[in-house]
Parts: sequence; structure tokens; C-alpha cells
Amino acid sequence: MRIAVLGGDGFVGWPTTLHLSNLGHDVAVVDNLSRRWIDAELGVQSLTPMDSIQERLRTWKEVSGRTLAFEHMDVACEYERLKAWLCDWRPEAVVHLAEQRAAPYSMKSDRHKTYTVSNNVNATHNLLNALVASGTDAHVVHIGTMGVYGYSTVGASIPEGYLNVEIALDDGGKVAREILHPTDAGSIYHMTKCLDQLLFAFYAKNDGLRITDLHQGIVWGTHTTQTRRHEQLVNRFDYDGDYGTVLNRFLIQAALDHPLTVHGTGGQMRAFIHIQDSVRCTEIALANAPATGERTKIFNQVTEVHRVRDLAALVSRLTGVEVAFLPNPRKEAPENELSVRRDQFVGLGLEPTTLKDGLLTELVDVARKFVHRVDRTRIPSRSAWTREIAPSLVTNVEHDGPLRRRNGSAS
Ligand code: USQ
Repeated sequence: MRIAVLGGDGFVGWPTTLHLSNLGHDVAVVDNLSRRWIDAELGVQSLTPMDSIQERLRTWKEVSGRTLAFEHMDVACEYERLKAWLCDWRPEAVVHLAEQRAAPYSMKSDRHKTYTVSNNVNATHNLLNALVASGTDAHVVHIGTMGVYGYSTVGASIPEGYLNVEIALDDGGKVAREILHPTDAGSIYHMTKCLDQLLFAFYAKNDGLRITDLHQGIVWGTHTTQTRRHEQLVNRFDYDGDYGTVLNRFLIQAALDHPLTVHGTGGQMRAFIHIQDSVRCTEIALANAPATGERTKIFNQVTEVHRVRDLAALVSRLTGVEVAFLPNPRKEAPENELSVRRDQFVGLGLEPTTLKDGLLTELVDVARKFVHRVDRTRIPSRSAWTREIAPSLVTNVEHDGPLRRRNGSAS
């Protein structure tokens, strides 16, 4: 299949690209390299030493004999170019990851909110619009988030995208309907993924676009089988307070002997998936496209559910590093329950990598190996969800450099 991976230079995009290329697909990476610019803006770098995209492509060709096309393009801003490129390259599938994916980054300031909304929503809409306008019948596989549902429960597992409801009629009767599960975003970033869902529903209904939306949990791990094939193919690993996700952060903190930074009581329950399973899920989704005219297919892309403080306790037990309970920079429920349906991927052959199997390898192969590259001052999460929360972060973390404050909000 001819597959375009939009955002193919990112944390999930790069291993996805290699995985699909290795399966024999003809793959093009489309990326504006914004993640590299954001590293420069934040003054951080990936824990793992990453090469340029051109070097990565050259190395892949050397290792696998397979060529990857590369288009340096901003799909959120260059609509006409995107349309022309689709006409020219004619993908049969598009994997869409061309979105700003960090919740804390999206909440840093009003500028970051505006950037995240305009980048993410325009990228999605430009893609759908250009597919229709160019007459490209490509299956769109979008990497969405579990965060569209929110993380609360009424005691029922979260279904895969759609909810059965009964509506009371004016005449006293009742009618059954299946609706998109209501959204409850916890950050501007998560909200953009909620808006994406509405765009998908519209374009599937109006134009018959074939779309799959993958509601992914928190991805942990670094390597996949393909990124391990050469040191220059290594995946990025974010540990900083904006882009580092919770379990990967705990692992690098443990390697540094830095107290594990639990927000609040750590009672937050979240869904997780290993990076190897993430790329496998995309492969499965591509092989199971909806038919023209079918509604958007939605999968919950998660393999395990854990509470943040339990993860911290697990890493602490493995390494002897202490746990620090810090003021929470986010506006989120201090404690929640989470139960998620995930039958579809397992039914289609996914064999999950569990924390039990992968955690130690990750600690030894990645965190301890590259610990010398860490800037400890980048570890604290300084992005406050509200002005009221910001002052509590001043005393937030040990081992910290000076905290800059702007307009009453920490940055
Ligand atoms: N947390 C800590 N300590 C830390 C970092 C995070 O206690 O040092 C807590 C947060 O307060 C939050 C939970 O851990 O309650 C998860 O935070 P996270 O940064 O690991 O994940 P999140 O911001 O939710 O976003 C990540 C990805 C995003 C993806 C999402 C899936 O960055 O792209 O969509 O996970 S989900 O969480 O299921 O919505």
C-alpha cells in the first residue's frame, strides 16, 4: 500500500513509519519538523541522541534497503501544497499524527493555546478537505487520545467511541440511539482531539471519507524492533516537564536518583500502551478500513490501566528512589477510577507488551544508558492549568533552577 505518515518524524510517527516500511508498504513521511523547533524553544533535547530526518532516512535505506519519501511541509498552513502533493503522490492510506501532542505545552500560555488549536484543527481539516478536493480515496488513520472521554466513570467501562442512549420522546415513548461518546477534555490539547472527532463524523457522512480514529492512552517505552536496528534509527525520548509523559519521566528520574514527581496524591488513573503495541495497532487499523459511507471507526488503543502513585511505587521498588508528592500543576480530579473497553484490537490479534515485561529493559537500555544527557532543571512541570494554580508551583520541585514567572503564570 502507498501510505503517507503525516508527522512521521515524531515520537509515535517515526517508529510507525519504520514499522510500515518494514512490512513492505511504500511510505512517505510528511512533516514540518515542528517538534525539533519546539525542543529549541523549550531549551531541551531528546534523551536519546536523534539524527536529522535526512540522516534517519539514509540510515533506514542502508539498513533495510527500503526508500522512504520525505516531504517537508506544514499541513496546517500549506493547504494548496498539500492538495497538489496528494494528487501527485496518490496515497491509499494516510496516518495522521501531524498535531501538537503535549497537554502541558498546550497550557503554557495563551500563545501556546492558540498555536495548539490552530495547528491541530487546521491540520486535520486541511487533510480531510484536500482528500475530497483532490479526489483521493485514502483511508485516514488518526492517532487520537483516550483523553477525549475525560477520566471519570459512572461505574461502566468506557466503550470504543460510541455510546448507546435512550432518548425520552415528547409523546412519552423512548427511542434508542448510538451517539459519539460525550467529550470531556482536560486540556486545550485534548480539546483539539475532541474537535477532530466532529470533523471526522462530518466528512465520513458528507463525503464518504473512510476514517479510523484511534483513542490512544499514554505511550511508554522508546524502542521498537525497527528502531533497534541501528543506533541512528533511535526513537526520541522526552523527559522534560512539558513533553515527558508520566512513566517515561519516572524511569529517567529513577536513573538520576531524582525523587519521582507525583502530581497531587497520584490518585489519577490512566490508560497506557507500549510504543511497540502502538505501531502494531496502526498496522491492524490499516488492514481493517471502514467501507465508504460507514461512520468513523473508533478503537480504544490501550493495553493497561494504572494509577500514577502505583506506577511511582513500582519504579521506586525497582530502584530504591523516593517518591515526592508535589502540588498538581493541572486542574484534574485528584482521584478517579477508569475502566476501558479494548476488545477490538485484541480480537484482531494484538498481543500486549505489559509493564511487567518491558519496564526493566527500558530502565537499563534507555534511562541508565543516556542519563548523562539530562538537564535536571528541565524536569519540573511548570505549566500551570490556571492562574490560581501557578503560585503553588514556585516551591514545587527540588533540584530546580530559577523559576521564571510571567503575568502571574509560571512558564
Ligand atoms: N503526572 C504526574 N507526574 C509527572 C507527569 C504527569 O503525576 O511527572 C500525572 C499528570 O498529572 C496526569 C498523568 O500523570 O494525571 C498523565 O500525565 P502525562 O503527562 O503522562 O499524560 P497526558 O498529559 O495525559 O498526555 C499524554 C500524551 C498525549 C496523549 C495522552 C493520552 O502526551 O499525547 O494523548 O497522554 S491520555 O492520557 O490517555 O489522554
